Amino acid sequence: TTQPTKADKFTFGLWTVGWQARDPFGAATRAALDPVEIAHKLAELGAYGLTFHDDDLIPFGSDDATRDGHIARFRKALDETGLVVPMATTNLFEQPVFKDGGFTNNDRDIRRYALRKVMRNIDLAAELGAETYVMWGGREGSEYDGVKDVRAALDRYREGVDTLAQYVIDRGYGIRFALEPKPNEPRGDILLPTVGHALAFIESLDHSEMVGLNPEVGHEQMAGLNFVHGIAQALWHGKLFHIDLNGQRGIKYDQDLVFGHGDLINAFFLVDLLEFGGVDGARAYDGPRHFDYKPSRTENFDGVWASAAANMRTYLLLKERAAAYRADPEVAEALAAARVAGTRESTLAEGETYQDLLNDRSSFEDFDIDAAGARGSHFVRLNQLGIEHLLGAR
Ligand code: 3MF
Ligand code: MG
Ligand code: MG
Ligand code: MG
Repeated sequence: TTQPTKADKFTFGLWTVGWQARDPFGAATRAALDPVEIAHKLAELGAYGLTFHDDDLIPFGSDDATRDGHIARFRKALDETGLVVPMATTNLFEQPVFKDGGFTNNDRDIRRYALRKVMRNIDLAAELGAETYVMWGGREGSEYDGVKDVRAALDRYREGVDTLAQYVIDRGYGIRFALEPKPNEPRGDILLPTVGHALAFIESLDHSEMVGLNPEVGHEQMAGLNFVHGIAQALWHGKLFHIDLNGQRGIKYDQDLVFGHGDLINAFFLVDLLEFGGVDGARAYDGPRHFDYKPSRTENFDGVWASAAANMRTYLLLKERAAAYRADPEVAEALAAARVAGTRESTLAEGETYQDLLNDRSSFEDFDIDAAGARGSHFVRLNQLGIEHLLGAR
């Protein structure tokens, strides 16, 4: 079925449907949406939860009483709709004070202010039951190579994440952090630009077990990378804590299209991996299916809600198609012919040493290189079967 239910765990950021469609060349084309209305609309459409930046829910600069009022209204909407808040995050990119970043700003007073802003919103995230706290460092970077001491900035990035991890531990919050890589935009170059950079950075942290990733489809594709491979590696490291689903068409600005409206083939194999790529075909990822997209600037509110529904429907359609692909005997046969399971066998036999490998003449001296080089891989047939399932032709 392609009618979303809460069991599908579809979540949306308040900033997604709430985007007023301001871009660098144009004014807003839509009015602001009330988070309470967003909650009711998305719940009707079958969503499971909402996520937010502090400033999406509580306008920047609000006094404490106003802040409390916004939180109370939002809580009431959550109660009325049954929506949950599995993730929250901080806006450290919009206000002028963050123009050179938060955690890695050249100015120490701004770095201290940024940490305080995050701590305050972590308290709220914990109160609302969030399990994941995302960190997208959109302004952590530079336009010019001489203006940022990148190694010192990474020290400060690490100091920031370590400090906040200690805060979460000391408060007893059940929260883990998820870093969101992005190569560029709004900065010319952003620190931790890809999944791979972020994975390496995480290993340097005091509490690396508490820190994983929130990869976004379009962000990896903006770097020309294969999102399915990036997600597979994140899973391999046990670091897929959260995910931002959307669509992107090639290496250009961050499009934030509806999921599947970019590289559809990659989206098909992504859903296949998430839903059926675990042990014995189980789910490989159990967290929220979070859409971080923007309803295109051309759309009015009808288009906003149609696009929100489109994300969920496309995901469920791809899940149906992937299930059919997996169940097709001809696909099973093509997978065998392509020897896809071959990499699951270890290269050395159990207990075999490199000395045994050196002694094995069949592995080198007597190896028939020409015959091995002449073998066909049968990959194209398998891929065509995937595409035929994707197209609904089988
Ligand atoms: C920007 C993004 C961000 C992050 C968000 C954290 C505004 O390209 O993707 O959205 O996803 O800040 O979740
Ligand atoms: Mg993005
Ligand atoms: Mg994006
Ligand atoms: Mg994102």
